[in-house]
Amino acid sequence: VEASIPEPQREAWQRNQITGFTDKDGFEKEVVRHVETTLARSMFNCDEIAAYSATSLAFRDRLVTHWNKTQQRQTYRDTKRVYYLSLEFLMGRALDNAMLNVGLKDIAKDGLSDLGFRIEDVIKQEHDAALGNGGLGRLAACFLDSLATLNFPAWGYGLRYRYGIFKQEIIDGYQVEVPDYWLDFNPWEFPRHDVTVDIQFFGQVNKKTADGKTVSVWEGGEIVQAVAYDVPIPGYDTPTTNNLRLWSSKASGGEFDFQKFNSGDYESSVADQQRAETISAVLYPNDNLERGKELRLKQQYFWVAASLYDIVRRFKKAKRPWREFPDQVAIQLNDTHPTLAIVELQRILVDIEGLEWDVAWEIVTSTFGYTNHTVLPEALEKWPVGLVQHLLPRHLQIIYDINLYFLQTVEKAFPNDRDILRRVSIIEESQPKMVRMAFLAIVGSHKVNGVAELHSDLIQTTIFKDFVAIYGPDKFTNVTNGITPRRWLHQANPRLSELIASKCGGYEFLKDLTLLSQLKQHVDDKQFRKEWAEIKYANKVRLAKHIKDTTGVVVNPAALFDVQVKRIHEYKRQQLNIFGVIHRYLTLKAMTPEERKTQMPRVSIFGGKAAPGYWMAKQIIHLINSVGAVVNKDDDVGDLLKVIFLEDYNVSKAEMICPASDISEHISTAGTEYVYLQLSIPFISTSYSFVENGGHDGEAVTDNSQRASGTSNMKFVLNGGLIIGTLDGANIEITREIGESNIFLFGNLSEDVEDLRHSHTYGAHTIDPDLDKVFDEIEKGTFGTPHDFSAMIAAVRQHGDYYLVSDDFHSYIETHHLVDKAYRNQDEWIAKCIRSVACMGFFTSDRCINEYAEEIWNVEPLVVERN
Ligand code: Z16
Repeated sequence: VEASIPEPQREAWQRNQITGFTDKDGFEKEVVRHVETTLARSMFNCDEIAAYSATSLAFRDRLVTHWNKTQQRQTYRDTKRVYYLSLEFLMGRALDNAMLNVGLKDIAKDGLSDLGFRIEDVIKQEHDAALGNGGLGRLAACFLDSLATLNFPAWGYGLRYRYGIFKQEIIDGYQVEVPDYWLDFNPWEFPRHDVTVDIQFFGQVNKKTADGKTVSVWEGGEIVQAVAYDVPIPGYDTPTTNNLRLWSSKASGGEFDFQKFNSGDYESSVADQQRAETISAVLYPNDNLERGKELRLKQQYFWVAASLYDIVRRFKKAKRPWREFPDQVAIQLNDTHPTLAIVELQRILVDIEGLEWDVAWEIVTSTFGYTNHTVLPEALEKWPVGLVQHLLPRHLQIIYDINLYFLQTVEKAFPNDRDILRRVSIIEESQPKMVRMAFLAIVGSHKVNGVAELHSDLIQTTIFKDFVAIYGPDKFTNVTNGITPRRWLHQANPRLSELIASKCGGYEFLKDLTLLSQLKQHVDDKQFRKEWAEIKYANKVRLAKHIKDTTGVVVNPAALFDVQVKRIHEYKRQQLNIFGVIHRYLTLKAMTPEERKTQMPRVSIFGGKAAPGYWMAKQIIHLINSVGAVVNKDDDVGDLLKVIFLEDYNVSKAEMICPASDISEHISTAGTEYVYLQLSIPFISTSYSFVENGGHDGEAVTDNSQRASGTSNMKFVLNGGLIIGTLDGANIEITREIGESNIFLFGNLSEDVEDLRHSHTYGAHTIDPDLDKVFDEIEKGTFGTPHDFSAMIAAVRQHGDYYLVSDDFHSYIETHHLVDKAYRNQDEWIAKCIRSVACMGFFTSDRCINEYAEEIWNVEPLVVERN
């Protein structure tokens, strides 16, 4: 059915075009209209939630007009689009971001004030959209912001989980998980009940012959319906408003159900309904861990199949020949989670569109790019062959065919190497056999990238080494992660953003972050430093208030704020931090009151969620809280030490915490190879002694720790905080950019990691004497029942100290002394902060997106005339 309005009637539409408010009066009118009509309330019962809702709806209306135009423009120009497939989008709040990106926050502030509200209070009413675990999900969100800001025609595709990451409550010092009912009221999503895709599961494959051609037909099984929900993604200072499409599952409502219903089997048809809705019900709460659950695989296929159907439908509208598909479509796979998209596209092209295998495969591989985010073995996805066969029988056949053709080419290139076939096979010959998703992703993509220089070097020389030999080095590349300065500076730290703007020729730096380098000229400006310090102090006062309100503990904003916020993981070593805090406490207790007066006051702030099934991570949370309970009420130490665990760390809390830190901790066990350190960062060797030839090329990787990038380090430095860290992930590139004198590096280097672990297992394992004292104190019961923490201690004393807590302890404590000392010289400290911020231009996600666009996607921005 043609839904387009005929020419003669279009004039009426144009005459009535919606323009949206541009000034305070217009804004107020819209808010009042939404309160009174959309919400059916009035000035007599308009609370902050109603004010939030109406304000959001007013901004949403504005976004929608730009959004529609952007989509029309992209359709009309029909240029190549980017599709970013991610199982996680950790968006946080949308209203503040919309106001700033549209450039009307000041108007909204004044308007809300006229109507009786403070804008900060209104913004705070919004529930975070928390459809992600940590770094990977937040990276996807930053990328969407950059794609829109840079005017790229791009769509995000994800799942509309009914429950995002759980809400964390701390009860008696323990983490308790509470479901996240985030969809109660969400003005930012548009249900598209007309955009649906039927997704098939189970069934069997039959061969059919028609016109002398044999095709595979996937039949039977069950159908679940995918319904699209669209979220507008506004760019900063541009009319471009892209689309994030999230799929929700529901029962297909086809004849099958209807029959059941008619035959009186009402209960079972309701049960079918519920089973279908389960697919998009909940985000798996694991960061850097894959547990191989069937429902997870169902989620992956459901989302991937719906997205591809949508992409293919859009391509087919223009009636181009299939070979032009890769000129119109670039699909980026965020980790291996969407790898089935490769198989699904091959299935569509061969089984449904009737293309020859080789022609189809050429199209497929030219379309996809794959980003690897970890080499952690427990995070690398593998699915049992039997499970894939049961759920997706045709896909398993295609996977086997892909593998066969791939191995044939390998055999040709390496005729005398039988072992390589076993090593690179997409099917692992284990019991049970497994599909190695990372290998499938590599074989089905034209580019593979890592997320930090070191990480990309590492994957090419270790886990994917054979593939570099097979395809050559050009297939592999690096795109170091970045963050959006709009949210992580301008929105989170408006005063600092304003001060920077006053020295960098206005707010252009938000679109070209390298302009921050102009700050260097002002480092010696006394007044500038003073204002900088005042802003940091104000941000700390704001955090101190939050701490008081949520924990009851009063902290001194003049103390050194030391922050570690991220998912709780043994490899991220929150245990090293809390043991260090206990050491500090014991040291303070042993001092005379006179000696104590010379000490630098500290507030140790922790935050982060543990995966519900990660017992050790939960123990770490418990120890932090138990230490806080003792230390915070000890008058001997008073302001000199406070230990805080902030409940329910999330994106909106990060926006408050990052601007308030003096030092933050990025202290994962160094997980790098000596060889690469030497090659790519020679400057480090001036301050670190290397053991000659200590690396075991190609072996150490499965034992490494952080290994990827880390992105919160960038957020803290961009907000004028210094960092303490190991030579791991993006810390290395941050060091290169800001200089060794502006970062506190400590700990063993990775070339020693293997040997150290070996010595723990086979030699006499002596524990650092200071750490031993910390353990003794815990075992004395100072922080509650010692038994609660015995596993954490045993991990170091008895079980080989896999994360090298003892090996790095001394260096860690010493480095914290250097931090204390440096902080005493406030003037020099502030100078270090300013110098660091001036060098952070590289870490904008705009740079990432431009690199992806150029090196992987081959797409161009669609520049728009403003109106
Ligand atoms: C995740 O958050 C990351 C990797 C991964 O395989 C799975 C999840 Cl859920 C993180 C990395 O740990 C981190 O280093 C990196 O900065 C981030 O992904 C974004 O690339």
